[in-house]
Amino acid sequence: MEHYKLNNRNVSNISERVSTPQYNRENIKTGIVHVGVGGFHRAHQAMYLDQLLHDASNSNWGICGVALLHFDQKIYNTLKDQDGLYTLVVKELDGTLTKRVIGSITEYLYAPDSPKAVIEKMASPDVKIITLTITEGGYNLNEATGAFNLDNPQIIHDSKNAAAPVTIFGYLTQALKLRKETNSGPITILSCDNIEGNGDVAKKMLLSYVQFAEPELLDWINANVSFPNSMVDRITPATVPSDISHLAETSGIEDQWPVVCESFQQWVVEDNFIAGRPNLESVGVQFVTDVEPFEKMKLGLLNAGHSVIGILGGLMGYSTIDEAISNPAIATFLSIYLDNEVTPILHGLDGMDLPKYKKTLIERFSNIYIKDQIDRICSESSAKIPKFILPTVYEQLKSTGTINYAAFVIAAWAIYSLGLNEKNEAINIKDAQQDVLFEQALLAKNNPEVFLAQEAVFGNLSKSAVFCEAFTKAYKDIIAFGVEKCIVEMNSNFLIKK
Ligand code: CS2
Repeated sequence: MEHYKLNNRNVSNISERVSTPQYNRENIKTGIVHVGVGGFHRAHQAMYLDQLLHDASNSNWGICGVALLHFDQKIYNTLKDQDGLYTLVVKELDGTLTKRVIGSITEYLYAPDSPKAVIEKMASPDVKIITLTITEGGYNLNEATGAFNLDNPQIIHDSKNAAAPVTIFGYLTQALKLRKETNSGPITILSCDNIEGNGDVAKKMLLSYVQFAEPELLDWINANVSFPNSMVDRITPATVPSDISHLAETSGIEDQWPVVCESFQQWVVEDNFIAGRPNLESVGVQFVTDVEPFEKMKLGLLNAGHSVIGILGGLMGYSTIDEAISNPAIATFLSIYLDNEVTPILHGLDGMDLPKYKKTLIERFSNIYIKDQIDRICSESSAKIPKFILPTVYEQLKSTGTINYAAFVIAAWAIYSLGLNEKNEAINIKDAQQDVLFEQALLAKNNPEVFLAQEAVFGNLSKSAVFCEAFTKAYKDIIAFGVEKCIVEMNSNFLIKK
């Protein structure tokens, strides 16, 4: 089989083997600027837009992908080499692979080399929406106070270097300022990150920065920018070398960075687009007036579920989510946690079959072909836990509901943060707060509660005697007996009482 490098020139040869964009990419105008062109964006939003662009009436909705950080240079180079094309490999539950070349990213910019081009693109009158996947930790929020963190040196940098910012807040502010000056019209900023009220958070954080750096712009933003909330979902593990070689061997496509993902996909968006939007409902996106119930459900069940399996499984020495959940003690622990601690806080989901959602979720986690890395799931836990697990804990504490399973997971995380699993192997921790976590984890060896004193992660949770007690007990039990024994016992106690 002849091999083809993935690019515009070869795409017609490739189309004999896998599906490729059946629209003329040269005619596509950029209507969306997306910041954060990671695997998730390419498996989710860019895929929906690719489907949409097959209808010629939507040709104004191409995507310009912005690589914001130095770290993103590789994806920029890849997109540039491949004319924005990449292969999406969907792994079905039975292991079948469905491959499709995606063409919706028609422009790409690398911000560190061309800040001006990024600002101008965001300010272009053709651009009606700026979408973001900048991660849970990307919003510069101080968990302890709920306020924008003005002490961040990068934020100070941006306030003094308007023309060459480094943070999303610097870029958005300069782009909005230029839109105002050039009369380019209103615009929507759509967060696609896993944060409850992600649009509200994006708005609050941006306005705090603007208030600090360019206060005279506030009125214009309030009148001309909308920030819809949204819930996004598709499990997208990190691409591994065998995904790349397998694509080359089976389809003859030389793609430097294909994306692999599950078949499930969901996108629920608040219909609040001040400058118009594409007809995304035609490709399965749900538009609603209130996203919050969906967002709480997804974060509380899926994302928190991931963290539960990842932290317990990682400490026990598993390396993928499917392996960990194949341990019945973990699977039972997860189900009890979801039913008993998360489900009671979910409301307003009329018409949603929650038992079915949870059943599907377990099937998704158990998919042996996805091989979602526990390293990926546990990365940046210090930003994820406050968004995925703690909101549930706070609500449960308020209504005197149970929090024992959550406290157990947080205790396991304190031990995990020491960097060794129960097989005495090193854990590959990737977390912006890694050093602080390690220091606190060391101190916690003598007095477990010290771990909870990290206000930037836990807010004032350490003031809850109920939580501290459950956490300390779990910590000591894990040290004494190991995770598996503890959870087997917890599960059986729970089931007997029931
Ligand atoms: C994961 C998410 O990062 C994580 O911890 O839970 O990336 C998850 O796979 C996606 O949100 C699925 O939609």
